[in-house]
Amino acid sequence: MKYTVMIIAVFMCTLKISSKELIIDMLNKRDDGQRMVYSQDIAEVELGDTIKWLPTQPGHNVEFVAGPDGVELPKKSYINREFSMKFETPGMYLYVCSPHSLMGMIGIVIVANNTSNKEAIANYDIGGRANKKLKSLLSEI
Ligand SMILES: [Cu+2]
Repeated sequence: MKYTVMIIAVFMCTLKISSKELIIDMLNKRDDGQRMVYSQDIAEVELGDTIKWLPTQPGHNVEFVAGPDGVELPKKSYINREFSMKFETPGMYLYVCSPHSLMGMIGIVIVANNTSNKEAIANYDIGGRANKKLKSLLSEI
């Protein structure tokens, strides 16, 4: 009994310590020369991790358009505002910048190394240049 309590306590501490926060910048121009992009196209996080998007350069937001089955996606964020999301369901998530989605300002989040809904993400029609970029990103996964 004593041991069980101790093990649970240690486990809970580990969980708390191990959940991380990842920062993604919203950018007009990235170091690699790409315009209207997030600082990283694909983000891999663990269950319980949070991603914080920063309005590092003006004119952008975060709008989730697809995710694992049954997950309620958040409302799109305001332009030029910081946005945070905690990921508690494994799978792949697709988000776009509302004003620049057609230009390919999109991002993918993979939670807990789970790509079981990759097909559904691949079939999402963003439009414009973004579909081509989505294909190319998915080919790296
Ligand atoms: Cu944008």
